[in-house]
Amino acid sequence: MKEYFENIKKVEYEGRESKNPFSFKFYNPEQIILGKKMKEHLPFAMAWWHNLGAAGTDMFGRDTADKSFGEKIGTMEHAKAKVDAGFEFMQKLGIEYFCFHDVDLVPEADDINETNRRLDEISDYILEKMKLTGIKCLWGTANMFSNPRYMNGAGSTNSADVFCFAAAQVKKALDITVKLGGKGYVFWGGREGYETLLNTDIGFEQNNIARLMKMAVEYGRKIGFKGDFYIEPKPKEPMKHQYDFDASTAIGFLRQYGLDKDFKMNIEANHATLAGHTFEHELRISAVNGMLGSIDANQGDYLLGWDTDQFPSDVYSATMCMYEVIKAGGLTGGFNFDAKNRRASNTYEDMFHGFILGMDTFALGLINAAKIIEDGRIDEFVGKKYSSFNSEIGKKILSGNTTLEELSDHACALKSAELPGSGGQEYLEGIINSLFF
Ligand code: XLS
Ligand code: NI
Ligand code: NI
Repeated sequence: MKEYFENIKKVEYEGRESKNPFSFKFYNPEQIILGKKMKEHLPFAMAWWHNLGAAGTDMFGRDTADKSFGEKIGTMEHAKAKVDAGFEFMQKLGIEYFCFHDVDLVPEADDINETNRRLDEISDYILEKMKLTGIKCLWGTANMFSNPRYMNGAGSTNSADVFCFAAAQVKKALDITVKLGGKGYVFWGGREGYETLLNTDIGFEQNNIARLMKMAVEYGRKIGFKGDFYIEPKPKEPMKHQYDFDASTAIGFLRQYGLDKDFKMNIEANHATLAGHTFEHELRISAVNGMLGSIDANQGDYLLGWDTDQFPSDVYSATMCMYEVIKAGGLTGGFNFDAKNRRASNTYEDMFHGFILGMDTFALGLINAAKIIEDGRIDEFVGKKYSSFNSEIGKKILSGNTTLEELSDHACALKSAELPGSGGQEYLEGIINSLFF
């Protein structure tokens, strides 16, 4: 069997003092944190599209990296070489999951019947590799944004024929996801949105997106898909207004159409910040609604207004993420590195460095989040902050066993209210720093 990353051996944990660039400094899969192995807290996944596909093309220039893996791009030989290289890569890093779009796996043909045939062929090939290595599929999805037919949207398109192509892609992507034992199925609404209201019927489009999702659930359950469907919210890019703006919006949409039992959120850090939220905000909103499913682990650049999909390096943010995940009792999904190397990081070695950075960052996040939880001062503060609701009148409010009149009488008897107590933000932020450093 050909080795693609010949000069790189299996990446092991060596500790923070190690100067070996191909070692983990903090990610120690077997280390126990809060009673569980690190690797169980952190089911990492490789995004097929970025790692095996993206080669650096941007709006101003073409590829800088070679992702041909020795074959001609656009052929099935290349598709298979990507499988081989991808599995070698995951094995060398100890990554146990992957995520894919249909057209990441095979080159798309002009005739959808041929694309589907190619998908059957490649998924047989992938399945063999999965059996050999124990590597699993985290989630699958259909790319309903690259092909020109989706220029006016997929579920939200104005063309009934294009809507059928979206349905056909979802059907096939679900078939492949089930065949590969995927835990989840993602809808990221890349072109589900609009540029101007002058040519758009929002109500019509949203009804149709929901119709497509409903049929996906019906079909998925029929063919034995037991996992979660996910919406991956994003506020913009490529569209100016995307319907799944953020977690709150997507959750409202799911409830409106009765899809909330089958769907959860796949939260991407860079999408959260594009929506003007923190990563942890989106996670908390999902969690309090019982819909925290999976994570696209990456980070954006606060100075740039688009989805830069960088490998996560911000330990503070990763800590706040892991704090939310632990508090929510873990993910049903995993941590998919929906991230790509910077255009100038164009070597095979850089591919490994991206994942090593991301995995170490989340390991640090996990270690720090565990410290915050074990320390207990944050929880204690929050508990105390709301403690007035343990009073007689507070309990009545919580039980719903009161009226506006009774509460008004309470207020009038007090004449004026005391201030509700300090928010203590600086004190709390100081605690976090003292635990980190
Ligand atoms: C794009 C999205 C996309 C989804 C899968 O911004 O992050 O990559 O994760 O379609
Ligand atoms: Ni994503
Ligand atoms: Ni994204």
